[in-house]
Amino acid sequence: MLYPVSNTDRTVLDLDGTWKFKVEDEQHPVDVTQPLVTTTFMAVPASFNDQTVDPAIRQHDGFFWYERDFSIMHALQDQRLVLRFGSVTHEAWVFVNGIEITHHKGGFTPFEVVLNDHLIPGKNRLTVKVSNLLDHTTLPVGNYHETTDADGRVTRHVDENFDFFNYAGIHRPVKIYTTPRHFISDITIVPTVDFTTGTAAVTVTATGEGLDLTTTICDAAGQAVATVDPTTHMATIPHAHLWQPGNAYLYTAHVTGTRSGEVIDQYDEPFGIRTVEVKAGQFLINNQPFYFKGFGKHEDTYVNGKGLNQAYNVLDINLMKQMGANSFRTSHYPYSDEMMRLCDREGIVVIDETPAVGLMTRFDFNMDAVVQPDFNDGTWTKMKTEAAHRQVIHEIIDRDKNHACVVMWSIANEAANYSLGAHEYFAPLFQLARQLDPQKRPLTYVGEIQASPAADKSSDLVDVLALNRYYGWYLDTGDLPAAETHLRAELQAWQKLYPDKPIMFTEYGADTIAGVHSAYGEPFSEEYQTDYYRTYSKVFDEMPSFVGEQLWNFADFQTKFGIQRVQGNKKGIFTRAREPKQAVQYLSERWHNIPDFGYKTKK
Ligand code: GCB
Repeated sequence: MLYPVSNTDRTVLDLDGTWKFKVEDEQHPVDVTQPLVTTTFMAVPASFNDQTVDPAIRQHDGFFWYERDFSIMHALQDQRLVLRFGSVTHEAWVFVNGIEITHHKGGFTPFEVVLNDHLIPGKNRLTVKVSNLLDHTTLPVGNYHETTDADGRVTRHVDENFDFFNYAGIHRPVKIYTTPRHFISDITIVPTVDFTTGTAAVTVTATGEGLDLTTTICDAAGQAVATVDPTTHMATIPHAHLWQPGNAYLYTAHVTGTRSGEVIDQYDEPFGIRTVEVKAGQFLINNQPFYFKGFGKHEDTYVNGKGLNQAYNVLDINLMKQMGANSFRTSHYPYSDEMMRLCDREGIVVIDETPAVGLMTRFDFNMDAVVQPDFNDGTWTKMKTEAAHRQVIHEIIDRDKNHACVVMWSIANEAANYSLGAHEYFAPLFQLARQLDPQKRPLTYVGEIQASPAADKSSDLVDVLALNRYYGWYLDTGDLPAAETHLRAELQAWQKLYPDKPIMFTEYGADTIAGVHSAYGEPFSEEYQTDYYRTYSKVFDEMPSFVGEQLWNFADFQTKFGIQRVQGNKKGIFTRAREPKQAVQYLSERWHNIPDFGYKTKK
């Protein structure tokens, strides 16, 4: 899927701003044929939740309406006009002038619809009905129930089966972009490199309706450096300038669509030349063993909630670079197009995760139960998420396939991989992702602590073992020596089980209240967080096939209410306002001393 751009053949109209907003009263349904009657407004893009001071709106589970008017200038009316939503969380029904024109389910991926046949002269009315409901068929997974009172009034309730607040709304930009009637519809780029000669072979496959397509590759200065052969779709670039972590270099595939020799459409797709491979216990980027240093994150900021916040995105990447970090995971859902494009430009390495979080029916730390070979908690019969999972794997790969920053796909976070049925559920999804990704990136899922080497039933599917562990926090609370022993034992067991699979941590952390200090290193203090990270670092450094550390979490973030959460999850090494806690200093020193490449060489 191409990102909307302006050039001499296309333009982009921006529909962001302040829209009319209304919470649906299901007893008095909205008449979509009439303008929305409301006195409430909401900024778009943003979550609606923290823009209101009315708790009933903030906490409402159900349906919401957004509306605004727009007009298309005469000069554009003969163009193909496409309405595109960067994301609407979690389900959207889109109406123009009271008529439904598209529907999309899945809160973290874009969708679009051609508008031309739905427009009337002059002012048009764009209405979006949004649902924030989640259940056992959706990703993320929610526990849904509803009650009906004596008057027939239905109250819906979603209990998040995951640890972040269920922010909702029109989260990412709304645009109308134009293309000519004959247009370039997609571009797929696959770079390969001959590291002995430094020559890159780049396959660029462009598709377009009714057009003759040609592609030129331009370097970062805009100079043409190669032409794509129309038969093989291949371009050869001698002395290719590689995209490297921390040192991004972007080429552009300049695609031109002509009819009878006349240029009709053009599109510039930026891309990096880099390779990714898992081999003999190493994660190779550009044929060099890479070491991940960084974070699990969230899209989560004050007021905007999960809505796009470009200033925070820029700041977050600057903070990462200042610390010597090189990577993050888009925990627990695909992030905005804008963030992915920024990471391409900044040389930040990304593990791109689907919104498959909450695929478990129980949560405890009964490690003895789960190691039974026939352990079955019923997750894989109770959850009906397969269709949503397949859909989002299609969508995330379709959207992000060309991004140099994306080096691995994470198919799920903390599913019940220890329960019978896990392998049967995941095997076809891994197969699908392997088949769809033109760059054949490595795949993983992120495993929870109960999915130990003895209990995990599907780890054979992953290329990299990505582990979330909380020894010293949820287990061995406050006891770092015990945590160290358990951590070491588990990592040794994984290495023994899979001598050739790289292992990395995708979560480890301790809730820390900024400003709380303790001479005894008590849990929740800044000292404990630092000591916790020191303990983990020591064990990581002993393990030959350990290829990276992504801690939990970059910053404090909002969650649902719960007795373990005081205004959210406090495992950030930055506060929600991005003020550093003490651990930042320790981790910065450590990460500046760890090179991006060659830190671990397999013995
Ligand atoms: C996890 C989850 C993450 C939570 C974290 C925690 O394992 O993947 O979503 O926020 O633990 O802090 O408990």
